[in-house]
Amino acid sequence: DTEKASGCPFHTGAATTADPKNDPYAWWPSALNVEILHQHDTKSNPLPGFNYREAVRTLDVEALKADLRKLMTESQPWWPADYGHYGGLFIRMAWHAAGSYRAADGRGGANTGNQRFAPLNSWPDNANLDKARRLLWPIKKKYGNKISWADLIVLAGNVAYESMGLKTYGFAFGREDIWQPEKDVYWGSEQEWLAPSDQRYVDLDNPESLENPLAAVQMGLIYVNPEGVNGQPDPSKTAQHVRITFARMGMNDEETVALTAGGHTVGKAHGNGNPAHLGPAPEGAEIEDQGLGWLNKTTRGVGRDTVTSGLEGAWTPTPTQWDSSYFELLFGYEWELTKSPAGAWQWQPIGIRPEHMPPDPEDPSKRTMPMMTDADMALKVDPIYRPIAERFWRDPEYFSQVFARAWFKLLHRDMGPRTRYIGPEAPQEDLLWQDPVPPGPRDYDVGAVKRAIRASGLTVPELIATAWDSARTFRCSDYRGGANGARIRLEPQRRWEANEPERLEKVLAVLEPIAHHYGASVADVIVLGGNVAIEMAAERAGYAIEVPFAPGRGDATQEWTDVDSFEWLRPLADGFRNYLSPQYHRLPTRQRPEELLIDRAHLLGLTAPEMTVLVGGLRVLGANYKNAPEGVFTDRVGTLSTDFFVHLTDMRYRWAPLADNRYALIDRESGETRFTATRVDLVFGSNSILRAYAEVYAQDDAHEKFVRDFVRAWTKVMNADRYDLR
Ligand code: HEB
Repeated sequence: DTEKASGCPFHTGAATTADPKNDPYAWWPSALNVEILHQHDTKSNPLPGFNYREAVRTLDVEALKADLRKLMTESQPWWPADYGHYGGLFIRMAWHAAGSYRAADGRGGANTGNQRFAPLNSWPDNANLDKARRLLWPIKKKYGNKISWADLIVLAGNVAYESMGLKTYGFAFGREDIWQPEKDVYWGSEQEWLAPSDQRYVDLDNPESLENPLAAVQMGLIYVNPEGVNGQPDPSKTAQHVRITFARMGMNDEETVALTAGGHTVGKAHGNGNPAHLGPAPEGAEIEDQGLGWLNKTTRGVGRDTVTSGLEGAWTPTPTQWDSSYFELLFGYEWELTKSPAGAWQWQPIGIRPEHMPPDPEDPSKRTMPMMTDADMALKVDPIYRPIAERFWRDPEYFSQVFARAWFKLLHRDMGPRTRYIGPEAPQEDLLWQDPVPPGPRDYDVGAVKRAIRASGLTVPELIATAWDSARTFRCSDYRGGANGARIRLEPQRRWEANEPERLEKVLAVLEPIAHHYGASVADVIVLGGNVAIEMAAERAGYAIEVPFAPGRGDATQEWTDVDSFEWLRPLADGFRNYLSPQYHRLPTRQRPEELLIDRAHLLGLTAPEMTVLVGGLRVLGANYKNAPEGVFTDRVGTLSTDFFVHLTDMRYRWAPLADNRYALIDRESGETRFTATRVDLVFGSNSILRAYAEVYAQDDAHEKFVRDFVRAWTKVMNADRYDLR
């Protein structure tokens, strides 16, 4: 019986689907996700060695923009343009790409082209944006590697506004594409699309209690539910949620009103049909659907018969023009609740006059009913939003200006400082939210500064901790933070508990005069201090090394530091210094300290081996917060030795919990406690992946490799924000 012998059903033996059961960790879902440190690997990149930021400088921007303008009004039969203009669709695509950004951790946003991949490409709120990206394909094809998807997606929205009459504030290129889904972003814990909001709030009536870092009210939405909180219309309630979700993106009330009103000045909502006729989202669709989702194979389903959000209608009679008609309608009518043909709650005007009726999207001779979402009505009823909206209505020029700046901020918020902007339309003006840092001097005597630091009497732990704290705020998610600018000496950072304000003041009081004396920036001297400390510690271990250093950091000013927005960068934990804030213990739900270490390592752009060597090195250098003893598995603090790894892996000890996040390494023979540790220390022995790296550094052949690797990883962190070096 050969059929039985061959086995049935047929399986090759490879785990070839994304079924979670195929993940080795499916059996242990609370195991640490070290994987997030190894995303976007060279193996998944089809353009190894390619430098997009160089390539885009050679792009013919004018030609590309001309092609985009042409594309806007060339309606394609497979997805006809509403009113013969794709502008509304492209603007929504750009806004949804940028709008997934959260200020808390800088993740999300438009700077990676992540909308091409799961889960974002299949989020319910991103319905039919697959069509928008596909419409752009001929242009992407034509310009090839000179334009990334990430740049093209937002540029399309920007050009759309220009083609509708808005004078935009500018545009910068430079967003590099990823080639795989992002694995690091926590979008919420719900298992179901659009699950009710309740799970992500401590109290849904208190919008501020939305779980951090989330900035959307439901799984699969960019911001709020257009029909109201949990789908129940109530504009004043919705206003509270609009406010918190936009604040989580770093937008104030005026920017929020401008963006929402300006967004809905153009385009329309789609709900003229039965949503039950829509097929699955792209990731779940059939192979013959070729990456498109939400296809309607039952009825017509395109043009005026499209269903996207389920709401139906345009906001204004002129949906392809930048004008003030949104406010004219919002304030010019009383609005009553109704339902769209697809069954969604929306608002319709009472006593509409013919001149205020939007045209049919396919036949300009026909007229339709305008509509407002619950979130639009929020601008009219909220006591803070309303006067802002009224001012915009009275002063269209002011509205255009505020909108243009807010739109620019939305699209560029996660690109970091202005020095990273590329292209002829990049604005030259400094803006506070860009965290500007002036260039610093390069031609001072680095050797003399190092000698002065050595002679200053500052200790290795003091120098290391200050340099680390200055650099550790860096986030590769939105290019904020880092050692450049020396903002550690400004508010709010100089008072952050994690920075040990007293120790910091003492160290700065020594380093600042050295900087001034030798004509270096304080930012440079802080980093040099760390480098000098490492060189001293390596000497004690028997290695004469020079830590690489590139001068040129500048010193930011208090005036150009947005104190409120820097609060997002305040460390709740820093496993590299064994720091956990008291605030952590008050959180209702919380990640374990070792998870917070992985999160910070990811934002610093570190691999797991780099994270490992840094933690082991920082412990023996005595860099712990307030000199805490945990994890300092050495008797010679200040010597750059492999002692941390040697003792961690030594079977001479047994390990016992002492208290919350405190453990003992106990000599099996004498029963004496030799060292104490936190979870962040012990995870390098308990997690099988991290243990494999720890073993490399514990080996007898590791000493020199350890010193080299430590210096390389350290330098990577110190230079993480040196965009001028790349
Ligand atoms: Fe919007 C559309 C909602 C904001 C722009 N929006 C739309 C819709 C909805 C909504 C529902 C419809 C879709 C369809 O297709 O169906 N939004 C909303 C909300 C919010 C918003 C809830 C928050 C408040 N938007 C916004 C912003 C912007 C916008 C911010 C920009 C700026 N949207 C827009 C546009 C549109 C829309 C453009 C149209 C699209 C078309 O046309 O396709």
